[in-house]
Amino acid sequence: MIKHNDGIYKSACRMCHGGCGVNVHIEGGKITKVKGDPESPLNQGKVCVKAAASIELVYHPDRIKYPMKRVGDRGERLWQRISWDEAYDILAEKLQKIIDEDGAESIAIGTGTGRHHCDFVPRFANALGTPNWCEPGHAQCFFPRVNVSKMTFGDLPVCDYYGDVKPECILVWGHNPSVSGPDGELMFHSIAAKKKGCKFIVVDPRQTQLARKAEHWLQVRPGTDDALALSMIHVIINENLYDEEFVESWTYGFDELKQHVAKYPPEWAEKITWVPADLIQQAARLFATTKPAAIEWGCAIEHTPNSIQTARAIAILAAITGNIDVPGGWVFGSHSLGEFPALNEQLSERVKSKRLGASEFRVLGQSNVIPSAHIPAVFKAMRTGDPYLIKAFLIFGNNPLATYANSKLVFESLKKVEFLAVMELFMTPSAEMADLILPAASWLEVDAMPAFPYFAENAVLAQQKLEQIGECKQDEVVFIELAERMKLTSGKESLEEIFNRRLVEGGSELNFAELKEKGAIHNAMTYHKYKKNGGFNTESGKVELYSLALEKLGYAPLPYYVEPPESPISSPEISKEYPLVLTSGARLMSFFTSEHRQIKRLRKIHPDPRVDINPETAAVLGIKEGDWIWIETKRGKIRQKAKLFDGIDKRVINVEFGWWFPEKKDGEYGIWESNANVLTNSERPYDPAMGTYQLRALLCKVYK
Ligand SMILES: Nc1nc2c(c(=O)[nH]1)N[C@H]1C(S)=C(S)[C@@H](COP(=O)(O)OP(=O)(O)OC[C@H]3O[C@@H](n4cnc5c(=O)[nH]c(N)nc54)[C@H](O)[C@@H]3O)O[C@H]1N2
Ligand SMILES: Nc1nc2c(c(=O)[nH]1)N[C@H]1C(S)=C(S)[C@@H](COP(=O)(O)OP(=O)(O)OC[C@H]3O[C@@H](n4cnc5c(=O)[nH]c(N)nc54)[C@H](O)[C@@H]3O)O[C@H]1N2
Ligand code: SF4
Ligand SMILES: [Mo]
Repeated sequence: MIKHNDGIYKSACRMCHGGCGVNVHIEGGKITKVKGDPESPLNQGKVCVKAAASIELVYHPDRIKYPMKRVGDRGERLWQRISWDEAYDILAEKLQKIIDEDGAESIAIGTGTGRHHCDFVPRFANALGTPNWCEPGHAQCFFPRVNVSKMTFGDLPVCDYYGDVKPECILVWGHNPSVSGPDGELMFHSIAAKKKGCKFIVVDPRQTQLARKAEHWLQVRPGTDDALALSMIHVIINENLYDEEFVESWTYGFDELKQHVAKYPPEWAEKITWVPADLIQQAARLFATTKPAAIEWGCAIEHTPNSIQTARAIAILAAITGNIDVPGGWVFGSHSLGEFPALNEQLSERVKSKRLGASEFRVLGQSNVIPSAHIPAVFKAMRTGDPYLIKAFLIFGNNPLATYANSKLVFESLKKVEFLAVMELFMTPSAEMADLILPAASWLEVDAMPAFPYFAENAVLAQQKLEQIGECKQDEVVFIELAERMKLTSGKESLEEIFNRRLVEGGSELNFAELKEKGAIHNAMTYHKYKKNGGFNTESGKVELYSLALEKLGYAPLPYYVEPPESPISSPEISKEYPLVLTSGARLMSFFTSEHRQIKRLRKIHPDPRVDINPETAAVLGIKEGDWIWIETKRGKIRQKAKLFDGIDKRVINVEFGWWFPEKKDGEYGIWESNANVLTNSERPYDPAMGTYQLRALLCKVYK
């Protein structure tokens, strides 16, 4: 590639899910600064601590720079540098043999969350002919919300921070936007809203910074959000605080809902959720009577096996209060791009029927906006060959041992698979198990066109390739080149062709090259679109309080509560040995998922994994601030450092997730020491529609 001239280039930071507009400075042929772009509609010049740390990531001495093949035994870490040509030969030969002998479904493809190449992974799987692609966030992150929204409203609503009217009340549920930023929206808008006097209601077992400043903080018992939301619906309907006109004209199934929630008064929910009934009442009243209001929901509601119905109950709160698609409310995005060419049509019905877990989890595997395989079913197929053997696993941007539930079972599965290829920025404990390693480009080394908030596409940004490290490639390019090498019938179109077509179809006058110059497109918000479009894009044309889509798939049309499968109530016998409720994963400002532990300036901010524990609980157990303590569940035990925190209930602890130690180069990078997923559960029960497993609301014990 031709080196960029010195200068300042616009791009979108991708150190997390977000896409803060940035100005990248190049001096002497090197990237020297990553600064917030004041012209960006999403962040208006602000960035977080991770943006500047990108430079350390790009030029990190531990980056994987060349393709490598394994020469010793698996896990022995004997690698030999090879050319891309040889890497493609190995891949093409191996994959073609499997396709010819077993069928393409015996190849599984894995990826991670929210990176530039995310959409291209299922696209490549479709081109290759396998229905089995998966991602640790698909059944337990964002897609339960997206699918629920599609079934309930016909589209995904997001907070309206952009119009002239701003939200007056935001209900923040299982989400900590001021640290984690997106899925739905970038962090800076929610912080600005708070400063401008917007009222906040926060539902969280931990007292986050936002919770401290909120009008109401509902300290829910982990995993019981469904009960809480149902009782809030009860209050709003019972006290006639709902928007009669909207409900009458634009919703389907209100009478059924009313009858259904009659059995969920706040006094019932108090016993389950540990939130006092009068607080539930006050929060429901505030939300229903402050207009316009919106919801910021997060992945914490999707880490238990009732993800779909929990998201449904929360979504209904915004619907019955008439906050859908109104200025300053919960609005549908501008959808500024044409459809992504996902190549779903490449899979025959016969092949689709082989998607692992799809016949049981029909929202995940069939009706999903991006249908995917069920993770535990994929790993089981690797280990046991039931219902057929997964012979190859190709991973593009995931460290499975760190982020899938039940790491030991994941380890057993990876050991069994005949061929493992990993495309990565750095060697990870999972990558060390591979047969073939491909060097991945980081976000400053790729051309990409992300749109935010994801799915709503109010703003479209351009990333530009500004550096070339070793022989690193961006994942999308590898998919295209491999499709060409394997002579696949699809998946060979160039990135620029795809970007330009999506821009034209989205109504933009710019092409990708021009977008790079400009930085971003941002379309004005529009409201009440359902009135012009003759209704909502659902079967009934209305907001479905009673879901015809779920009913048709064989699932409950009205939201309900289920007790977490491992809890003091559902499993008192386990609770005797493991008396504390465990939740995991609350995001940290300085890291993204399991990434960035090797970036010194970020690691300095947060050197060790920490577990939140109430000071009274700690005192009883003889634990002091900063002690390394054991946390143990039925699956295994890990160590994290105690952080005494009175913003967490005496009966609950919170462990950090994603921990491994890149500096521990011998052994397995400490993957078994502090990794939350040694504790979590990938076994039944799962969410009946989505297949979600349990990353939170489990039982544990802690000791010194
Ligand atoms: N800096 C940074 N940003 C990130 C990420 C990162 O790792 N670092 N990860 C990205 C990813 S993959 C995602 S999905 C998003 C996630 O971002 P969020 O959706 O904000 O998710 P978390 O921070 O994991 O959890 C949010 C809050 O839920 C609370 N919580 C825990 N258990 C429960 C429960 O049972 N019920 C309720 N109501 N609350 C609970 C936690 O205490 C926490 O404060 O962030 C993305 N952004
Ligand atoms: N216990 C517990 N477990 C959780 C969660 C939790 O809250 N608690 N959260 C869950 C959620 S919401 C999610 S979304 C998942 C997150 O899971 P993932 O998104 O899969 O995150 P990682 O496993 O950290 O994998 C990312 C890997 O990709 C590499 N990488 C980064 N950029 C690129 C790139 O452009 N190309 C390639 N090829 N590689 C790249 C990084 O070096 C890193 O090793 O974790 C889930 N696991
Ligand atoms: S919030 Fe995310 S996108 Fe924005 S600057 Fe921080 S890491 Fe980059
Ligand atoms: Mo996620």
